[in-house]
Amino acid sequence: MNIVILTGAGISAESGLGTFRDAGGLWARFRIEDVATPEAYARDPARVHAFYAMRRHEAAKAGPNAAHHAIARLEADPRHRVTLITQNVDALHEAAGSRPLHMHGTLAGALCAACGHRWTAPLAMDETTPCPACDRTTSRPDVVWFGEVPRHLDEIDAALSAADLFVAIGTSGEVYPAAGFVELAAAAGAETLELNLEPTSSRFDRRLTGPATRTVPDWVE
Ligand code: BV8
Repeated sequence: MNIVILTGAGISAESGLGTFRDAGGLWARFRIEDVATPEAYARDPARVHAFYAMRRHEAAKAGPNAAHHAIARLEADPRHRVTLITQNVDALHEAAGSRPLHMHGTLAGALCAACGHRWTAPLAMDETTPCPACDRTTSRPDVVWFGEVPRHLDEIDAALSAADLFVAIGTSGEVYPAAGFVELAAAAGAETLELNLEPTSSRFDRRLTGPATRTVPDWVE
């Protein structure tokens, strides 16, 4: 069976990483316009770097939970062809043994805004960190900000059009194009399933409600 899985911040919540739109979430404490757009970086790179340095430090302390491990077990099952897409920029899927498509980039990555060079972000990267290739102080986190083009879209489109089952785990379904994947999968004839703390919409054929560390292992087993 061809299974496409889309994960969001909710799958990492029980690993101690904040979500965006839950009470007390990141967007309750920071404005997207101040920390997660190219304009914010151009206007105040120090503020953007401080936001991502905080998240790198938090991510460095977090470990994969039962939901990440259950997905890795499913990927190892030869009866299924699993495509794992994550909106998350943490490395918890990798820590559980998965190789996800990071459509919004990764906290671990650094990108030079001037020459395009990519390298592993030092934990303390900030606006004074020089690019190892061109030596200019134009380092930025290698993530996809609002208004920037998400990654791996061709591979994602191909997987969605061949999907037998589409599963969205721990995502509010508010950010596009990821939020539209359920419709693309349904149009291709896939069954759609949502695993979330609470139902986000009626766009799914089925849903399992509860914390991901319970619902994902239950579903995988
Ligand atoms: C694009 C960066 C064009 C890294 C993120 C005006 C101008 C420009 C663009 C737009 C515009 N208007 C609309 C757009 C499009 C825009 C968009 O969708 N805006 C929204 C706000 C309306 N999208 C873009 O700009 C995208 N680019 O459109 O380019 C294009 C497109 C296609 C082809 C060519 C060109 C770029 C979007 C990427 C933005 N970057 N992150 C970072 O800082 O992390 S998005 C950000 O939100 C994170 O990546 C996050 O993953 C993502 C989605 O959030 P969720 O993961 O769903 O998290 P959330 O907190 O919302 O929800 C958590 C869920 O978990 C909840 O449902 C909760 O119930 C559940 N949960 C909680 N605990 C648990 C749980 N579930 C289970 N168990 C638990 N324990």
